Amino acid sequence: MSLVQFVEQTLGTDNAHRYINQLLETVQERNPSEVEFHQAVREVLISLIPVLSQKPKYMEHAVLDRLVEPDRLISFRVPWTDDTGKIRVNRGYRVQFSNAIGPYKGGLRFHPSVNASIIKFLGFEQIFKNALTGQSIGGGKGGADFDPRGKSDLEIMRFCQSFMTELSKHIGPDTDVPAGDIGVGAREIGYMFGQYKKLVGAYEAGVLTGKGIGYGGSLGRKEATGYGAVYFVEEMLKSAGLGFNGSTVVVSGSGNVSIYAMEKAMQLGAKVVACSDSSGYIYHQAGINLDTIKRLKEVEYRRCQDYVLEHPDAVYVEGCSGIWTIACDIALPCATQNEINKLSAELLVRNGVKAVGEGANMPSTLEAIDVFLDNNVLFAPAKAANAGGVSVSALEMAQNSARLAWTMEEVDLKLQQIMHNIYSESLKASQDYGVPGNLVVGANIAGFVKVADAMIAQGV
Ligand code: NDP
Ligand code: 2IT
Repeated sequence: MSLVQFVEQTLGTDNAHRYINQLLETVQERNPSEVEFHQAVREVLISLIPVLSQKPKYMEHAVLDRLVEPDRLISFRVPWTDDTGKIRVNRGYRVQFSNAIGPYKGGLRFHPSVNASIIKFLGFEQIFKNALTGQSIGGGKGGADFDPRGKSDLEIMRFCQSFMTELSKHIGPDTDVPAGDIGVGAREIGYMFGQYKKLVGAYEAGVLTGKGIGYGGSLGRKEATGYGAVYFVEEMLKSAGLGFNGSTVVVSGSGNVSIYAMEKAMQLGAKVVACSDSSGYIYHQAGINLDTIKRLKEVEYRRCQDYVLEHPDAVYVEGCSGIWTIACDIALPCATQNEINKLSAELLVRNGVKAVGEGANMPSTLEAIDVFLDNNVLFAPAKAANAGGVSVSALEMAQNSARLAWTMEEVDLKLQQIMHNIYSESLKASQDYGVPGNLVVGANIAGFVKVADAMIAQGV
C-alpha cells in the first residue's frame, strides 16, 4: 500500500489526523523554504498516524511537537587558507536534534549543497534510525558547504582543523559524537581527531567514529553501511523467496556506501552492472570490476569516467540520473537525497525491478516511494536499510570505552544481528499497525516509539 493510500485509509476527522496536519503546517511555517526538512518530516509524521490514534498519550505529551524542533542548531564560520595563500570562508553546522536515548550521534557532510535544510533533514531522520539500531544513541548531524573536490591534501587538512576548532566546543564522547558522511571519510576524520586532541589536551577516543584502525577505529566500520544495507535487503528478499544470488544489481554512487554495498552484493552472488558519481555513470555488462573502482575512488580520488580507460568494454554516460534506465532486479541508491524521482521509479518498475534498498539518506522522493509500493516492489527505507553504519559507530564507541578491539568477524556478526533485528522490528510494527510489509511505516513507528517513551519517562 502506498503512502497516499495509507493516508486516505487512515484519513478522517480523528484527532491524530488533525494533529498531524496541523503540525505539518506549523513545521512549514516555522522553517520556511527548508524543503528537504519538510519532506523528511512529512514522511515520518504521516507514518505515525496509526500509533497516535491507538496511543493518544503521545499527543498529550506533545512528543512530536518537541521532536520537530531540534535541541539546538549551531552554525559557524570556517575560515581557512588555500594553497595560493588566499583566505576562504565556509559555513559549518551541527544540529543536535534529540538526546532522549543517548548522546547526539550522526555524521558530518562536506558538500557545496549543505545548508540548514539538508542538515536538519539528516538530523531528524537520524533520531529514528539510531533508535532502530537498539543502541543508546540520540540524533544529530553536521557538516559544511565546503567542496572537497579538487582540493589538495593540505587544503583538506587546514579546512578540517578550522572546522574542528569551532566544533570541538560542542562535542564530546558523552555529549555528541560525529562521524563521516558525504565528503568525509577516514582521512578527514583523522585530521579532525588530531585537532580535537590538541584542543582538549586529552585522548578522548570516543569523540569521533570512523577513525583509522591504528588509533581507535573499529574493524568493519568502513564496510558497515554498505554491508548492512545488503544484509537488510537479503532478509527482505528472502521473505519473498528471492535473494541476491544470480541477480542483476545497479548501485548508484561510488563512495563509501556504494563500494561496500557492491562488494557484499557480489559476495552473495550478484552481478553489479552499474555505478556512478555526480558527473555520470558506468555500465559494464560483464560486471563492474570493484578493484578498479576502489583504486580510482579510495586511493587516487579520480572520476568514474576514467574506469572505461581500463575497461574498454564498459560504457560511460554523462549525467547521473540515467543510471535508473538500466534494467535490473535490485536497485541500491547509495549516492544522495532525491536521486530517484517518480519518473526514474516508473522506469525501474517498467524494467522489472523486484527490490529497492536505500543505502543513501532519502534517495527516493515521496512520489517515487509510492510508485514502488503501489507496484509491490520490495522497498527497504533508508532509516532501516542504512543503519548499519551508525550501528558499527556505536560498536566503535563501545570498544573505545572498554579499551578493547574486536575482530572483523565479531563486528560483522554483531552487524548481521542488528540488521536482522531492525528488519524484524520494522516488519512487526508494520503488521501491528495494519500495513503488513510496508517497511517505511514500520521503521518509522518502531524507531519513534522508543524515543517517545524515553521522552515521556524523562518529563518536559
Ligand atoms: P561519499 O562521499 O563516500 O560518496 C558519495 C557518492 O555519491 C559519490 O560517488 C558522489 O559523487 C555521489 N554524490 C554525492 N552527491 C551527489 C549528487 N548531488 N548527485 C549525484 N551524486 C552525488 O559518501 P557516502 O558513501 O558516505 O554517502 C552516500 C550516501 O549514504 C549519503 O546519502 C549519506 O548520507 C548516506 N549514508 C552514509 C553513511 C556512512 O556511513 N558513510 C551511513 C548512512 C547513510 P562525487 O564524488 O562526484 O561527488
Ligand atoms: O547517515 C548516517 O547514518 C551516517 N552518516 C553515519 C553516522 C555515524 O555516526 O556513524
